[in-house]
Amino acid sequence: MPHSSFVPAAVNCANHELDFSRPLVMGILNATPDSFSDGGSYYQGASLDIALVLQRARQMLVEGANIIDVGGESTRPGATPVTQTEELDRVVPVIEAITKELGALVSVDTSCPVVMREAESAGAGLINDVRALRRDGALQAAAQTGLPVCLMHMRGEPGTMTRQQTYPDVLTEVHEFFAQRLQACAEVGIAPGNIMLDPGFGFGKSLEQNLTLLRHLAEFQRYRLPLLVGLSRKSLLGKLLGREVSERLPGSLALAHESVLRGANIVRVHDVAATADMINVHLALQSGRGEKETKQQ
Ligand code: 8Y4
Repeated sequence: MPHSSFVPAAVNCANHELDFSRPLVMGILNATPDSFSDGGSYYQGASLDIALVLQRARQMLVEGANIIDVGGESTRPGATPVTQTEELDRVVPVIEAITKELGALVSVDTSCPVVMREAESAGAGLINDVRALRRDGALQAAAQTGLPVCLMHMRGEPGTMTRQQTYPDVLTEVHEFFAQRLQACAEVGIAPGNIMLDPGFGFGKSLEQNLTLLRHLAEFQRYRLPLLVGLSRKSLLGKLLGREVSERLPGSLALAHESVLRGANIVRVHDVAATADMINVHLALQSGRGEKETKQQ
């Protein structure tokens, strides 16, 4: 059975269509001056270098990214909270450049209602909210844009979540959270066909809880909604392997592969080329593809 048989065939993101007949790659682009995880900062002193950003986005597209995820807020515990103006200044020019110059599908990684609206005007096709539209006015703003949304599980806020790892059962916790957020979306008229779900790996979860969620990822197919997962270079790999952020590619690929085997429809990653290779190998081994060629050898 193809991995994607449980979800809508496609979702419309502004003028792009996401085709879920195969796993898709979301490439991470941090428009923050303090990002440490993706190896590159696109800042020259205080200002963002759009040419550098475009170069990185173009590279990820050539490598096989289907979506570029643009974020202007650091969710790292202890990071200084960004103001709305700062966040707008960071992401709007980047979204405009990538959509207009490269014609690519951009998701905006934001929890802020004003940023959602401005990002949509700038050409974004998808809202990726790690707070699952829980900020004041976010549900209404997302509904008004008409864009698809990704609802991610996180208990509490990025600054406090590391202290809140006391769920009796992480699977029940995430399922109850999804049920509650889906209800909230229904109440403001966000169509189920415009929703994706994400268990929020690494957000206030222990190593064991992250592993439990991944082992049971296929159970989240019951919602019949596209599943997005973000595991790339995350600290569970630090705990599991004792590796620094820069040494986590093999572990990240294994986690992305395990996710795809359990039905992930979109993987959010730093290393697009390697992940695209992994997916192509996975697809070659799916449901009889390439059998004829093998027999002739
Ligand atoms: C090294 C590498 C250290 C990565 C920290 C990190 C997700 C997400 C993030 C996710 C969705 C991150 C915006 C955290 N994670 N959005 N965003 N799902 N939908 N940390 O898992 O990558 S940021």
